[in-house]
Amino acid sequence: MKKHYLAVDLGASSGRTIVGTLEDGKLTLKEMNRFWNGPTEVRGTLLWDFVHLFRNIKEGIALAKKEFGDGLVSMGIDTWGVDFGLFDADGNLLRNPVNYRDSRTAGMFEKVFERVPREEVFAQTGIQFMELNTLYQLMALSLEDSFQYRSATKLLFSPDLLSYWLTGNMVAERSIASTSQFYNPATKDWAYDLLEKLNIRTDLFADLVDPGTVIGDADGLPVVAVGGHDTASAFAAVPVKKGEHCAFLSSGTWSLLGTELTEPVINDASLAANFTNEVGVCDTVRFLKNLSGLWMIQELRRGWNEQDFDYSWAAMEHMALETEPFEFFIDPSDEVFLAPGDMAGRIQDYCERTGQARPQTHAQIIRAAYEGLALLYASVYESLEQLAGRTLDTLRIVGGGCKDTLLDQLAANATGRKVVTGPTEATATGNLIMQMLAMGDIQSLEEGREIIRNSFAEETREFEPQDSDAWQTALTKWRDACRG
Ligand code: LRH
Repeated sequence: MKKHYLAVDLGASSGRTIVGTLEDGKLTLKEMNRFWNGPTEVRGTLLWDFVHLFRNIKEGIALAKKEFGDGLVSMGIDTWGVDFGLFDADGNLLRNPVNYRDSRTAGMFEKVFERVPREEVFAQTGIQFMELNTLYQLMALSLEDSFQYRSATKLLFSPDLLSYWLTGNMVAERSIASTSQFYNPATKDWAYDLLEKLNIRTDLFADLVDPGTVIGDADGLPVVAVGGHDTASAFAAVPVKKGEHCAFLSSGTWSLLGTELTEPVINDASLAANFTNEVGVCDTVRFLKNLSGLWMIQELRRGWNEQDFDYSWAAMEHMALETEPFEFFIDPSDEVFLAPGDMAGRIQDYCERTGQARPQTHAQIIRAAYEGLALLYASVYESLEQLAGRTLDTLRIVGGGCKDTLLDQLAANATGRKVVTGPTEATATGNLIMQMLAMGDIQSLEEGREIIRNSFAEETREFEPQDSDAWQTALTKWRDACRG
């Protein structure tokens, strides 16, 4: 018998609704709609447009109901991490949620660490330090002491906000809650002690629920709290077998490079390496590092195409391949590359500032971006193996970014590991698996991953490392230039 589930999958630059159909242990996907997502600057602040997202989600639900009728079993929403909306006592959203790339968090590390040392923040949360984390957004709000902050009665993270609009029920799904940097994985509760020391309100949070909980229904359709954080859903979709240890890379605007563990690694070494321990589905821990991914290359393309160059992805890959390797070294995770804007100019300035020549051609700039990313992976891979205390022979890349075969090959070369890719629709697929689990149609994450293995085999590609010596030398040069 066929069963259909609707995944709402929202990334920072686009959203879509996808129906997954399960039949005889195989999953097939059909996109219902796809829509723009992104920030709009309003009087100096970058805002998301959740009403626009909600309208498109409702359209996706209507399309799915029309096509699949009563065969539609459930739906679930996953989104990018850290952002949230504040609600008043009547349940109204107080303001359009602010985008994590907004500058309001600038300087908030100092404000937080003045009150609670970095070590203690990490000990209580196990989360990587990034200024965009909800903790620093809330710190900024509490210092502003705005009307909005004072009058709020609830804080809901992005997927929970949209599920609330659909069902009327407010929850805090655990995977998205853990991206805040004020969730304590040891107590499995909010890091109250940390928040109190920072004088941040602790009365704003909804009840925590595990991924796989039914939140309520949207006009009769059960809404499941899936791995609400898109990265939790992406990792859920990595088709590993039980006991198979490998590195996971969820590749998209961000690159999330890590592995799946059962316990968090919270110690001096993981603090020093700035790794994160995010909550996954089915009691897993995502031990990883958040790295800037294809963001830089997306922004390069956007910037040039605004100047009428009209580059396709393929054209950019081709240009990168045609130019000399290892001429320029950049670290894509440097904070100068975080905000939208003139990425090409920033790459040129970065090279100059770090004592290198200034890349001149578009091809040199693209090559520097690609190699920078692959070398960053290599450097993080080394730390990952040390911190996790295991050798990880294979790098499994999932998500839309694995369609970038140049990056897949460079990742294999730079890490010296075999790369295996797929599925490309990892976030949506992981979302669907958690719905099946919640609805009792499968019994375990392993069963879900087996379905994924059986369903997307044709997307699986393997890349063997090449030119290992040249890449090892390049890694040393990259470290000297970027970390020197
Ligand atoms: C990727 C992602 C990532 C970070 C960032 C803000 O989409 O969720 O894991 O949390 O967005």
